[in-house]
Amino acid sequence: MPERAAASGSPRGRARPRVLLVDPYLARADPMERKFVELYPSLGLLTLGAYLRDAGSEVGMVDLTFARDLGPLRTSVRANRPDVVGVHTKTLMFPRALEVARAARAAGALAIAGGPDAATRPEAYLAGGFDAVATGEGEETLTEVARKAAAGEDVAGVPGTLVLREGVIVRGPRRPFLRDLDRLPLPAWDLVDMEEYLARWEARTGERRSAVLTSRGCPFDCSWCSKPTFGRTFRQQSPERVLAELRALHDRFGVDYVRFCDDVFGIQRSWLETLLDGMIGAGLELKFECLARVDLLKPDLLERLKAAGLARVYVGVESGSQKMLDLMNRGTKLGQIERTAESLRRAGVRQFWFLMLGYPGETLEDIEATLALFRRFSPEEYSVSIAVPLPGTRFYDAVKDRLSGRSSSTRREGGRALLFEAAYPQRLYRWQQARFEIEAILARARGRISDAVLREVGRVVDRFHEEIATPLLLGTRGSAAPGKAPHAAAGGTVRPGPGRTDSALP
Ligand code: B12
Ligand code: SF4
Repeated sequence: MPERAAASGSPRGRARPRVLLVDPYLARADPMERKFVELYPSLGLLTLGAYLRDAGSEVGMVDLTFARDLGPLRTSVRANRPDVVGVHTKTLMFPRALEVARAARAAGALAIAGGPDAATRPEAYLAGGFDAVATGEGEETLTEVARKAAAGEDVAGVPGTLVLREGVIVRGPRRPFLRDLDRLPLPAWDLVDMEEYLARWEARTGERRSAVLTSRGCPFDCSWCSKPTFGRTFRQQSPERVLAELRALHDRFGVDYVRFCDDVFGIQRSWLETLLDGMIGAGLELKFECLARVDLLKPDLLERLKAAGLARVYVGVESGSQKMLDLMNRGTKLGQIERTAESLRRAGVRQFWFLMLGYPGETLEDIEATLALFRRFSPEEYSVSIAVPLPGTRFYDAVKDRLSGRSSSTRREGGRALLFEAAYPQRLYRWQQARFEIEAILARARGRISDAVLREVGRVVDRFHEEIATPLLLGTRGSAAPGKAPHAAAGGTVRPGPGRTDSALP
C-alpha cells in the first residue's frame, strides 16, 4: 500500500505554497462526450484556485479536457515542482486520477484527491496511491494542506481529510461548511483556456456558453440522490454576488448563455425574483438554462423566468406513477409535472426530462404510466436511465444485498446497466429504454409524416411489445399474461425516509 514518509509533505520551505490543480477529464477518451457531455471547466477547481490565491498560494492548473494524454501534466509537474497536486474526481475518472497521483508523487509532490467520487469512496483513492483525500468542501481544507505540505509538516488530522498511516486510515475531524458563500472570490477563469471552451460552444450552438453556480447543496431528500460533498445543507449567494459573476462573464468573455449548475435552481422564490429582476435590469441579455423542480416552477414564475432569458429547463420527472414518486420520496405530484410540462410547452421553453426505470417497487404498469406521460408531452430532450444505487443513499442500503458487484456502468453503457437484482432482467429495461427512443422518433416525425401512418407504426410497436418482446424477455411467452410484472415481488421497496426539510423553503 503506497504511503508517504512520516512528514507527508515536501519540506521545500517555501514561503508561498505551490499548488497544481488537475482536472483529469479527457474528453477525447470519453465515448459519451459527443453524445451527451456538455463541456465546461470544473467550477470546483476554478473556485479552489481563486481561494488559494487569495490565501497566498501560487496556483497553476492542468486541465486535461482537451488534451491527448497525460503529457501536459507530466511537463507541468516537472517544470513547476509543486508542493501539492490537487486532483478533481468524478466516478468515471478514477483510473486516470490514480495515474496523476503517481506522476505527482514521482515528482515529490503531495497528491490529494477531492470532489464527488473521492468523497464517496476515499479508501479507494488512498489505496490507489493518493497521499490524502479531502471529503467535503475543499477551499479551507486545501489551503491548510498546502500550507502544511510546503512547510514540511504532516497533514494527518487536518479537518476534512483522510490519510493512511501504517496501513490505518487517519481521519481528521469534519470541517464545518462555509457559512457565507458571498465571501468566495470569482472563479479563477484564467487557469483554464476559456476561449477553447467558448469557441467550441459557439461553433456548435452559436452561443458562448459558461457555467455558474449560485448555491451549494439541496434541502430535498430523494431516496436515490447522493450528495457526497455538500450533504443536505443549503446555502446560496446573494443575488448581487451572482449578478457580479454574470457581468464578469459577459464583459470579459462575451458569454451570452449561462448554465446554472445548482442541484435545484431558485429554491427560494423571493431570492429568485430579486435575481431575475437584476438580470433584466442589468441589460446583459443572457439566455440561460437550469435544473428545476416541478413543485417550484409555478406558471406565474415561468413568465418571469422567460422574460429574464430562460431557454431550457432540466426537469427531474423520474416517473409517471405517483406511487413511484412517493417511493422515491420525490415530494412531487403528477399534477405538478403535468402543469409544469404544459406551461413550459406554452411558453416555448425547451424541456429536458430525466426519467428513471427499475427503481424498487416499480411494476410494468408503472413503466407504462411513465411512457404514457412521455407520449403526452413529448419533451424536446430526455434521458431514461436504469436506477443506479449510489453508496450513502437509502436506495443503496435497501439493495446492498442484491448488488451485481459492479459499482458503476461503463462509460459506453451510459445509464443502461442494471447494477442490482431488480424486479426484471436488464434486457427488459433496455427494451423499455428503446420504447422511449421509438416514441421520441415518432414525435419528431410529427408534421412530416401523416398522423395516420404514425398511429399505425405506434400500434405495431405496442403489439410487438405486448405479444412478443415482453413475454420473450421475461421468459413467460405462452404462460403469464404480459404486463402483470411476474417478478415484481423481488424488487422490494425503499422506505421513503423522513420527508423533505422545508426549512430553507419560502
Ligand atoms: C455541472 C456538473 C457536471 C458537468 C461537469 C462540468 C465540470 N467540468 O465540472 C457535466 C455535465 C460535464 C457533468 C458530467 C457528469 N456528471 Co456531473 N455534475 C455537475 C453538477 C451539477 C455541478 C458540479 C459543480 O460545478 N459543482 C460545484 C463545485 C463548487 O463543487 P465540486 O465540483 O464538488 O467541488 C467542491 C468539492 O467537491 C471540493 N473539490 C472538488 N475537487 C477538488 C479537488 C481537490 C484537490 C480538493 C481538495 C477538493 C475538491 O471542493 C470544491 C469546492 O468546495 C454536480 C452536482 C453538484 N452539486 O456538485 C454533478 C455531479 C458532480 N455529476 C455527477 C455525475 C454522476 C456526472 C456524470 C457521470 C453523469 C453521466 N452519467 O454522464 C458525468 C461525469 C463526467 C465525467 N467527466 O466523469 C455526480 C457525481 C457522482 C460521482 N460520485 O462522481 C454529481 C455529484 C451529481 C449527482 N448527485 O449525481 N456533470
Ligand atoms: S431535488 Fe432530489 S434529486 Fe435533486 S438534488 Fe435535491 S435531493 Fe437530489
